[in-house]
Amino acid sequence: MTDFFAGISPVTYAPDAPADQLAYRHYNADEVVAGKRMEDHLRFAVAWWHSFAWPGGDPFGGQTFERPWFGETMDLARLKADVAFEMFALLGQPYYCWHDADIRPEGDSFAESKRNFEEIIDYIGQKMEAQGTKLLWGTANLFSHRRFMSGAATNPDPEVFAWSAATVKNCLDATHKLGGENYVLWGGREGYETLLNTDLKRERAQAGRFLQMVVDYKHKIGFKGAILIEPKPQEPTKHQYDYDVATVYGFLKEFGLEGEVQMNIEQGHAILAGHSFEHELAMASALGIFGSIDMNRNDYQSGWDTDQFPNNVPEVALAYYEVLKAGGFTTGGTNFDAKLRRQSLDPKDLIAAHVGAMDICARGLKAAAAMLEDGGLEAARAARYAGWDGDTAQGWLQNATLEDLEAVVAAGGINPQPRSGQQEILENYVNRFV
Ligand code: XLS
Ligand code: NI
Ligand code: NI
Repeated sequence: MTDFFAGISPVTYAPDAPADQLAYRHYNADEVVAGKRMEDHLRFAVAWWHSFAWPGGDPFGGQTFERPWFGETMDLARLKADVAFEMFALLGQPYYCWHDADIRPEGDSFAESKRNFEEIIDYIGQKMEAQGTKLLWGTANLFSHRRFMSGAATNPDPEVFAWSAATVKNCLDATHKLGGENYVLWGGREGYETLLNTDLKRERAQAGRFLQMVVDYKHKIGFKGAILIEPKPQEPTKHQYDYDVATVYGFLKEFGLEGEVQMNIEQGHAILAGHSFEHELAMASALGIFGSIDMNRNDYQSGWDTDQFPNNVPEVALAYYEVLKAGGFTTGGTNFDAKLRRQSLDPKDLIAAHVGAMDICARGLKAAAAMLEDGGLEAARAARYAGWDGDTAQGWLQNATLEDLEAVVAAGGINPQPRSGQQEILENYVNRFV
């Protein structure tokens, strides 16, 4: 037992706890909402990187956090894991996620990094078993080290492609070994800064081939989890190939992978792409590629990927509404890919951030479930499209040609009348639930 969280007790559901006490006031793991326990709906995960590896830097200043485990040795990596699992025990969330680089020190060679990684995976595996915390997803960090500065799979240097493939192989093996439920690929450097030095066509083809290799290997080792792509439009690279859900779908189609790969959708990335979170969720669901979510928001003014913990119930409610409509999570879950603000130095801040986020999500889920049960939005939607239910309209949609429809209209058979979209009425409706 470390003393990092000394004085902090396990967080429990206690809606009437005094204001200064850390408690879940809305998240009640066992409470049944829309036919399932809240824990099974939400499937919360803590992100290792932001909570335990991120030093608190911003573009103008470096480390603000002083953590006793900072440093690149195996002893410190084990200390970091000890503290991480102590936090999981305090929070009681069922899942967590890692990048290879978050959990093991970088070695001087590939072989040394691999040894470090395998050793720490075994260490973590024992803790998972003892404590019952599960791995929502593993992923490879193919963007921080300088070797990846010009991309991983999309690098102009084939040796970086090979290095990246080798790294993903080991990360997939480790995810499989730990019983991970998904494997995520976020292409942080899979894009470009300037077209002046970039062969865009070639880079996309490399990315497609890489993803085919990942899918082949998944099947070869019998990994039953989902392979997830996490779209993001820019940052760190100016133009990313996996801009948003629709763009990634086109990419998957081109490389024959639309039945193999699903989406991990991050709220902040949706905002960066000029979409709402619920747009991206609804799009993925419509395309049959919805997988999992990163529930961290961006600042609407700064325009950066600020990775803040969620704190807006109406937004979160609309997101879970889409998740519920999509049938809920299967292998996916709610990952807090979120970091503290750099002035939030205390261990208690880390706990409070997650507690607050879980409560916000619980409120969002309950509101979403209540809206779905009430059925008001679906009824309004059904009424709005009701004209399409008739045989004539279905015939137009399925068999008609432009000439057919010209004949119908020219004969004076129809006379379309605009009808209200009722946006304000629907917004008022939603407001009753959130
Ligand atoms: C960065 C991404 C990253 C992925 C995992 O913006 O959100 O944290 O979730 O590589
Ligand atoms: Ni992100
Ligand atoms: Ni993310």
